[in-house]
Amino acid sequence: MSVERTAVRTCPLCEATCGLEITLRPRAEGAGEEVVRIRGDRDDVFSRGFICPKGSTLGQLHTDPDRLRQPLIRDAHGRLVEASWADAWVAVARGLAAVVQRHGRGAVGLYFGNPTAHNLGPMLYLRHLVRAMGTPHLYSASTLDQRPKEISAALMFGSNASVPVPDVDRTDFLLVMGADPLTSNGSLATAPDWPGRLRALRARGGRLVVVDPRRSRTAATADRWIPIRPGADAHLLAAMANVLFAEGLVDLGTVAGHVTGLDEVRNAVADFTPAAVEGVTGIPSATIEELARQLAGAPAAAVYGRLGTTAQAFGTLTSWLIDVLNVITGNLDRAGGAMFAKPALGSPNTRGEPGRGPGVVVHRRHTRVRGLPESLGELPASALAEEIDTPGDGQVRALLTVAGNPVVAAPNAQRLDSALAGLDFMVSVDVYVNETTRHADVILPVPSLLEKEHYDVFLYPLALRNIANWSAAVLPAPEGQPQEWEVLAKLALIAEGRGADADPAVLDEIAYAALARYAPVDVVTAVDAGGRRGPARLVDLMLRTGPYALTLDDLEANPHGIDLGALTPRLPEALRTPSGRVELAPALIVSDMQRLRVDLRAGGDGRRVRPLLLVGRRHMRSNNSWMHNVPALMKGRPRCTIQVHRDDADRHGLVDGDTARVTSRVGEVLLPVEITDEISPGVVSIPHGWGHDAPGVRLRVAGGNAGVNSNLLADELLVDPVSGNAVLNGIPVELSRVENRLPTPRLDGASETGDECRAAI
Ligand SMILES: Nc1nc2c(c(=O)[nH]1)N[C@H]1C(S)=C(S)[C@@H](COP(=O)(O)OP(=O)(O)OC[C@H]3O[C@@H](n4cnc5c(=O)[nH]c(N)nc54)[C@H](O)[C@@H]3O)O[C@H]1N2
Ligand SMILES: Nc1nc2c(c(=O)[nH]1)N[C@H]1C(S)=C(S)[C@@H](COP(=O)(O)OP(=O)(O)OC[C@H]3O[C@@H](n4cnc5c(=O)[nH]c(N)nc54)[C@H](O)[C@@H]3O)O[C@H]1N2
Ligand code: SF4
Ligand SMILES: [Mo]
Repeated sequence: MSVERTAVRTCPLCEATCGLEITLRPRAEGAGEEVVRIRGDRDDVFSRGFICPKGSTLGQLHTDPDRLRQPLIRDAHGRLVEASWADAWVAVARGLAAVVQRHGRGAVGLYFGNPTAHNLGPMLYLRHLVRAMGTPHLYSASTLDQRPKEISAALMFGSNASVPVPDVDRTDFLLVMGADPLTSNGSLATAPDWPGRLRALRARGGRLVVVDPRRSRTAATADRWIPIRPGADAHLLAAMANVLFAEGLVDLGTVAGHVTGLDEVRNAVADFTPAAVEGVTGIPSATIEELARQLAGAPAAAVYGRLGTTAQAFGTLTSWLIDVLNVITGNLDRAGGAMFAKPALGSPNTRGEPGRGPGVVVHRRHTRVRGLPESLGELPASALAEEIDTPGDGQVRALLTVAGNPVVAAPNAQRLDSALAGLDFMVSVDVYVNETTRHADVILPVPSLLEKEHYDVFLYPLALRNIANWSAAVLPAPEGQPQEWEVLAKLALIAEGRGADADPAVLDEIAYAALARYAPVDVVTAVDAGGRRGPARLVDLMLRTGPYALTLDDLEANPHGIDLGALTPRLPEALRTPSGRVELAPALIVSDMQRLRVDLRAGGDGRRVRPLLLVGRRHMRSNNSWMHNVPALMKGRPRCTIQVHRDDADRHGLVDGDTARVTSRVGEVLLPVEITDEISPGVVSIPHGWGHDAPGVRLRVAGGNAGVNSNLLADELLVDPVSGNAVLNGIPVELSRVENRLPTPRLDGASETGDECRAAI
């Protein structure tokens, strides 16, 4: 008789939400079970067995000896040593109280990283932690990523969750800008198996066009790759809109009666003729005209943009213009166009009065040092370092990071690293001692991914189909290890002054009561009868009050997920703008067109000497900064290279495999050169997420393949002014060949030689 069993779980590593089938067996020695294998769940209603190389490593993440299983506290000698949970909580309570007593709550900063959007505890309980901390200093990875798109969606459609997604499965023409879903598995457009979906698009006669300075994996499989000068997407899109107005091709289709601001858009793009933007985009005007006509002429088409269009100088304008084009070609809210998901829970656009709402106000306050704007309750992560290292009222003196590695993720890594070293107190909720958490005074670990329940509260509102899927924990958390939500709940209670002994259940009751207040009595009675606690109870309540009135029992009875169908038109019902219309020309965004005009004048005629522009790239076997400790993912050729076009390499006297010195306003790095025709001349690319050789980091596998931190080059002063989002693509850099074994600065100020750097990669 087989003692193996299988469990299913949604993969929480990226936005694709693949179903995993996990086979377990009892351990040969000791108690408990071990993972035998992980493969794609063929019965998953969304992923149908699709999986990428990362998905099968949940078992290795679980058994990684470097993964923290016990809190760490900094001892009298400055070392991070294992401690009991009780001692860790006391240390947190004391450390926070000391800072708050001396400097007030406003001296505490919070930084939340990407996995907070992929793990249920943070998704549901972080808001309570924020409230309890009562500090204006809230930062997250969102302002290193998608904030421009959230702002444009919020102002156009009334909620930051109302991001239209390309209906890839039914479209005839997909224009992908600054996204590489064949590598990233998709982002702000949740769907497993992008390779299969894009293959199907082309098999049914549809066309795929990719605009990207790099011939990315997605571009390589497309019908057409259109290289673009980094940061010039808004110019291109404005010119396409210009063509549509000029040629009488504007047709709003089914949403015509629900849109306001068309004239303002026409005026805004008037200067941006295809001929005018040729120089700045590097794209021939005939191509721009053709692209505009193809978009308007396709039976159904969608424009989709991702990181290359958000984490760049004109992020908000670009994000907005993408949806302007979707609207004026009649593709918003129609099958095969750009549509709104209708998730089973969690979206502001399924709550309250249908068709109108309070909308969203941004720029309600500004950062202390540089005056960068607030949005969605947060301040730009690019301002974090200066808010810590600039003395004065409101200076950040203590920091709490949750699932974040800002030293690797945020611009000017060197400055942020030094700033963290100077904090009075720092706590990290994390699973590793990495470049960021090495500065913490207390590190609070959370259970492994196999030990947590899961529901994609944040991703299903962005999904290409309406899906609901609940995952039970595959394994129990070890004795004494609190769940992630309990760690956050306890932190919230400590912040409220309830002390190190506070019971997380108290906060859970507060969280539940906050939701139950708005729910019908019979629903609350039914949820209460279930006897659940923690995230499961909150999810049950949210499901029951959601648009499909599902229950957690329903989902538990369907472990492979419930398919709620293809996306359906939702306008005007999905709108939450005060006007009850699609705001095609939000004043805040349109006013930024002046900056685009200035850029057009400066760059349109082709500046004589243009700097090389640095862009990023991703790799299938990386996940931002934190999966390089998984041996299976570290196989293959070195990945942390600088990609250089042959012409630029020749100009700089570089050959393949040389060490290049790359310098920007803020720093310099040395790394190996990879010469390739897959990148436009004038553009170089370095992946982010590397540089694992800082002292104190406890990542044995990653440390042996350290690479360099590309954000040593990213400039914290470069932001998209509307969103405050970091500019991580299109950074001016200089390139030179390293002749000698010259030292290069590292995070700690120690040095290493170029050759060693190469050897390490
Ligand atoms: N130059 C450049 N910089 C970039 C980007 C780029 O393209 N180029 N991309 C940007 C983008 S899109 C993003 S989203 C950010 C990411 O920015 P961050 O989120 O700050 O960085 P990550 O590398 O995702 O680090 C995640 C952290 O969470 C921890 N962790 C993993 N799982 C869990 C868990 O279940 N619970 C907890 N509590 N912790 C966990 C990891 O150990 C790690 O410390 O980086 C941005 N930075
Ligand atoms: N394997 C893997 N998957 C991931 C991640 C990962 O690290 N590894 N990270 C996850 C996260 S946090 C995110 S946010 C998503 C990101 O998902 P994507 O945005 O799909 O991922 P990227 O590979 O960063 O693609 C951005 C593309 O923009 C291009 N680009 C750079 N500058 C410009 C520009 O100015 N204009 C245009 N048009 N293009 C430009 C780059 O060359 C690159 O091909 O991926 C997620 N999935
Ligand atoms: S694409 Fe890979 S990492 Fe993303 S959800 Fe699927 S298996 Fe997980
Ligand atoms: Mo991201």
